[in-house]
Amino acid sequence: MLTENECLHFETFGFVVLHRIFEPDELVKLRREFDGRMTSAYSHAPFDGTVRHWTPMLGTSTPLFSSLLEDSRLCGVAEQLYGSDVIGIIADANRYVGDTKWHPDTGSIHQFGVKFAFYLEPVDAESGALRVIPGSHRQPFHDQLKSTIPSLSLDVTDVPAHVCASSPGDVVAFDLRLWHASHGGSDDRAMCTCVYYNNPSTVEEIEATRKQAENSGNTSAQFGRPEDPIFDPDWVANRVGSAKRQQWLDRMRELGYFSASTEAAKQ
Ligand SMILES: O=C(O)CCC(=O)C(=O)O
Repeated sequence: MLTENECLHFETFGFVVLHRIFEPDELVKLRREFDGRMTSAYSHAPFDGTVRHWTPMLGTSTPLFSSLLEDSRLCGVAEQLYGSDVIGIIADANRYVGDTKWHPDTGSIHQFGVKFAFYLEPVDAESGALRVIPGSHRQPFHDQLKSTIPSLSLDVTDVPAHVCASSPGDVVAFDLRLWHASHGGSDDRAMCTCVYYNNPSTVEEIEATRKQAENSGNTSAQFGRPEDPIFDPDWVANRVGSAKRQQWLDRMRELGYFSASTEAAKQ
């Protein structure tokens, strides 16, 4: 759980770095699952360091990754920040290539939540650590950046930011509305995330989350695997009977996830 100070840090600046969340033996397993799943997901187009690879990690072939969304080390923190009805959405894995430009992870200030990001190698200012603009999850700063950053044609490092250096085992938790980027990463940066959404309650929040659900139908296609589901059928079937997961699945379904129109967005 976060201390009161850490909660305040997250609320004020939009992020907090948590140290040594994963044990060394877990890191070995995470690496093994990461490598295995990436290889099988991209057997048609093996990684060559030119294009980012991405895959969801909720299937039976990656049991440790699949357990992370319900792991109290992450889920407990998400609930602390956004309430006990926070929705666990996805665990995923990335092989990043080079710099990542400045962006938030949501299209609307009304759609928010927390992303837990962790890297399988040490990262710092010159090797692809996450950079964040503290306070950019809040208005009016968030929208000011939306209008200025694209028009300023800045390099990633020209923007004043905090660098979240981390070692394997550390986790960076950040609000999905926070502007973030990275610089200097190798051409094969192993980065993993677990994402939780605030359970929307206002009209604007519900509408923005429905839009997010609709857009999610397209994600696998954007990463070159149009046939792959984002949500592993085994995870959705919830054969293990997790009450928490079932609550998430029911709410996601109400919000338009797993629907025919979301599926159709893949076309
Ligand atoms: O690690 C990076 O390069 C960027 C990560 C990122 O943008 C994200 O997780 O949304």
